[in-house]
Amino acid sequence: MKIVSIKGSQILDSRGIPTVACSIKTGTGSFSAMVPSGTSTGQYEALELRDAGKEFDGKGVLKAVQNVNGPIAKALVGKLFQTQRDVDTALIKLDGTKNKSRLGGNAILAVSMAVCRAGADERRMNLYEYIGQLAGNKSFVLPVPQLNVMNGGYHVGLKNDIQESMFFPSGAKSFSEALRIGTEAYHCLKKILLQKYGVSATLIGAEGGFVPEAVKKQADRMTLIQQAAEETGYAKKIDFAIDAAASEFYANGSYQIGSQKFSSESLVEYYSEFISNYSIVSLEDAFSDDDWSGWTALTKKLGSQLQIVGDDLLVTNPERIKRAISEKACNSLLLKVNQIGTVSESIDAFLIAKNAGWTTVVSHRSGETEDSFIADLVVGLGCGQSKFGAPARSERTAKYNRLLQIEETLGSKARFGSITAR
Ligand code: 2PG
Ligand code: MG
Repeated sequence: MKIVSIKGSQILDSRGIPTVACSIKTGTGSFSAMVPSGTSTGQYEALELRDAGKEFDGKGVLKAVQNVNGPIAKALVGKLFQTQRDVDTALIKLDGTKNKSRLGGNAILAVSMAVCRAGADERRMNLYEYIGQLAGNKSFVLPVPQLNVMNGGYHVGLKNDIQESMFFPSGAKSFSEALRIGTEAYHCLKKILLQKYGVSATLIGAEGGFVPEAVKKQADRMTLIQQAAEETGYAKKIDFAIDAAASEFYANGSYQIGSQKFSSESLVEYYSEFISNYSIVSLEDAFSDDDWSGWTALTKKLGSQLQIVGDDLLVTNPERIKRAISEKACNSLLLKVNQIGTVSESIDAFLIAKNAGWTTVVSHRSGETEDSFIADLVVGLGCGQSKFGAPARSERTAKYNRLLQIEETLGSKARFGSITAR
């Protein structure tokens, strides 16, 4: 592939915060990408370069854009690259730091994703087929979606709170059925909240889930989402998932949820109670990203019953994933492309997790765009699970709608995911 031009731009994400977009031209056409951004970010993620200037409260990304238009364009334009890996390696070398802090993970990822689209086009492949080829996978699998229907924690500006309560429609037979079931239950939840607490309870947070002010306890959230699953008649088809995002309520060796304080040991008991009362099949970031012994104790106690997902713990970083495998700290990878910063390294992270017998959940960020790259990514990897937020708001539905389209394209060849590792 020969890149003829590269152009970076500053655009807005779904939170109204600047992010990086990139458009490249090759011999076959123009290809673009937009980069997502987190709110409850892990401390070990690739660095997101922000201007720290006056504009946008310091959150502008013009320096990152300048890095796309300057050093990155200079290094890539006019050169011949055979593979995605060649481009990504060139980007990593050009940056030269461990956490992509010179050029910015946001600058690098924008180019990496746009190049991936160009690579697919050059081979006349669908993006998911090409990603499958890059990952050595021929079996395209539509994911079981984790749908975040009640938002808490930093996603709504609350401290000491569990972040995400999700439907996991694993009893569906196809992706489109899972999405329909989850969406019907989402609307039912809205009705329940409206009746019980009034209009303000139906306002939504960063990922499209509801934020009823009166409902502060996680047990009450679980009861409500279970009620919605039951009232829609899908109690047998919908399980549940939680992302605690515990790094956000951890300080000085202890955890605080609401006014309750927990040690690592008593926090395991807190989670165990939910797991025995509700059909929770997946638990993400139950502990802080430095509490390795807490993670290992949790996985020892509950890892045979449910999926223990590492997000801030792993930050899609092959080194941290390897450590977690050797310490048996979890059994599932949350994969976010902007945590590591290139498509190739994201695929590496997935393959390490897969070879360890783990599951992988491909995930959005709380700050998203209309780019649907991760929908193709989850199908191409064939890992069978996604976490793309509520079935509402265009930055989330862009991904769901792309998945519906892929399901239609694959027709009878479309396989549907599950919670077991592939
Ligand atoms: C998470 C994500 C996405 P953020 O914690 O899993 O839901 O949130 O993008 O804010 O890190
Ligand atoms: Mg998380």
